[in-house]
Amino acid sequence: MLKNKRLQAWVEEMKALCKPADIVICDGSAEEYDRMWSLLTASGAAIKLNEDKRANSYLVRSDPADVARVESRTYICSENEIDAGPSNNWTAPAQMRETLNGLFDGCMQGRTMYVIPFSMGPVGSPIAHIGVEISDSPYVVTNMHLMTRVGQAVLDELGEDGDFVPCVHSVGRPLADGEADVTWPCNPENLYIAHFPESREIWSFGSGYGGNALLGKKCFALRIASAMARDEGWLAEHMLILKLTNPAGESKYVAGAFPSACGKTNLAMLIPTIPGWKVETVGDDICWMKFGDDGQLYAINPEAGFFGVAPGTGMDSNANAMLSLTENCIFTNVALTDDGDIWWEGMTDEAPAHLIDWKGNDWTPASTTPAAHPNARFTVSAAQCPVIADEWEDLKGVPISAILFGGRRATVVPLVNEARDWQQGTFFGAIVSSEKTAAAAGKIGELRRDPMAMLPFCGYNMADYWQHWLNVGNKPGVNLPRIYYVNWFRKNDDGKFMWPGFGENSRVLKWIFERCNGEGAAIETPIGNLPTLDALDFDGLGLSEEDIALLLRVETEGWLAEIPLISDYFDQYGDRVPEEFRAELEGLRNRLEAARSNVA
Ligand code: O2Y
Ligand code: MN
Repeated sequence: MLKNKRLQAWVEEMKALCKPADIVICDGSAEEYDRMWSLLTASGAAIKLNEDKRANSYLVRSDPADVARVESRTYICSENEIDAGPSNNWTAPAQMRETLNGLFDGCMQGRTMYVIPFSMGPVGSPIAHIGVEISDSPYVVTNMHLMTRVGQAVLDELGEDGDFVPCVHSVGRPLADGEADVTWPCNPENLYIAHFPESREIWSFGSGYGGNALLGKKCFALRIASAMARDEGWLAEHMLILKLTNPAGESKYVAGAFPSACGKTNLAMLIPTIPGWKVETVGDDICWMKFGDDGQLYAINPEAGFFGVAPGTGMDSNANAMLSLTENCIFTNVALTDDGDIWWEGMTDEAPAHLIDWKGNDWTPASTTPAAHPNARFTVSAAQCPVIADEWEDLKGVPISAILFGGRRATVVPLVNEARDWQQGTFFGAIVSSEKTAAAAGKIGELRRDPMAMLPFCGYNMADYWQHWLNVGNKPGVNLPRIYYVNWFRKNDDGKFMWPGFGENSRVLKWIFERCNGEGAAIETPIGNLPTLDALDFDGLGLSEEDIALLLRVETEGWLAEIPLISDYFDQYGDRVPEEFRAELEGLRNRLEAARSNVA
């Protein structure tokens, strides 16, 4: 069945190392999917939900020690430490291989080794790439079915000598003869999510959860793919892709990078509040862009599904996500209702009177702990989204007209700011920051830089990644997207959000659409091109003139105070920081100082 020579050899090598009881080559079929759920429900790992409430859907509860991506155990193992850069954990490849060989030796004893051939992107797209995940988790198999394209078509595409990224995963809990399994096997004391960007390999041990275990997602589609993209002249980004259509029926495609917890899935599926405008979804998390023969950047969503955060998702915040979740879903670490359905905080205004919480305990609204884990997830095929764009699986991808970079800033950063050109836009992406909330370690309000929302996902030195972005912009004959820095999270002096966000973000998208058509009024300012006060449609929002002025204002002193912080931040990356960025920073300072003296 495996015709690919390298794949055959690798599977034999992994079999000898992991010593599984059995091997299954996954075909991606519905029968295979059902077989995995039979295993998972029989073992008590999964609960089938009430068929009348949520057809063909399952609830899984993880071990409470295995609930999220673990950045502190995520490694970039390049030969030279400097090539991983200061923002990544680094271990020398030889040393990491020694550790992993010890851990993986016999790690699948008593378990089945699943070989999962998958395509990131529609099979056969020139923008897509193939991976093969070896895993001892049937839960991973089910999620890979929804999140990627799995099966024979991928093996056919691979042929005898096609290339693939080998991804090996084990929950790290071998079973001795006759030993009973636990419902969520894992090994958090020996957790490793290791990437080898030079040999393009991923090894993950000890976790069965999300980004640690579904290796097509963050590990391949961002960390390894970013290194591939650097070497091959394309972009692998932590971005949503949306299709925006105006009342005249003209469409444009927009990609957007936002750090976690900034509403990427909501933006990708938003329902515009301005009449006649339409938003459709191409992707909610990852975007691969390659140049077409016409010099345009064409994007695909390399994923086939959504692995979304459940808490906070409701008909008010994201109706299209909720409508995607009516059947054929996997829910992880959400609460179970008494009638066999699911619930999480934010799904409805009022919580049910009784639930079983994500740990399997009785829960009532009087309970002091959340019913669903804050990082509880839904997994669903993107095809089930009511606003999925018809062309979301087009092999050639969709042409990108605009790129958004956004963070969570209560002050200083205006609602929207257009970059003069690609270089300034790249600089905007590099300085994106969010104020820390109570949920993150560190002082509240302290700025955390998350360049291009790629801080945990760039598979090499961040400064080299910035240089790669600049190089992309310097290619001859290209027709680049415009770049915008947006901030939905501006607060007033009373600490209240000034911008309503959600569907109202369509007003900002409309201006961006117009700018891409050479329309839409803007003024050049020291920080970039800002909309004139009447360029954005604020009708019906109840904003005062002062509010609008504040949302679109250049805060000269605030920006000037940030210049040394940005400079210090760049210093962390030493002489690898592109000189263009130092020039952008200097230019920004000079323009702001000139503006200050003009006012004085
Ligand atoms: O916690 C996890 O393992 C998932 S993290 C994740 C999942 C979907 C989309 N984005 C993210 C993220 O951390 O950016
Ligand atoms: Mn993400």
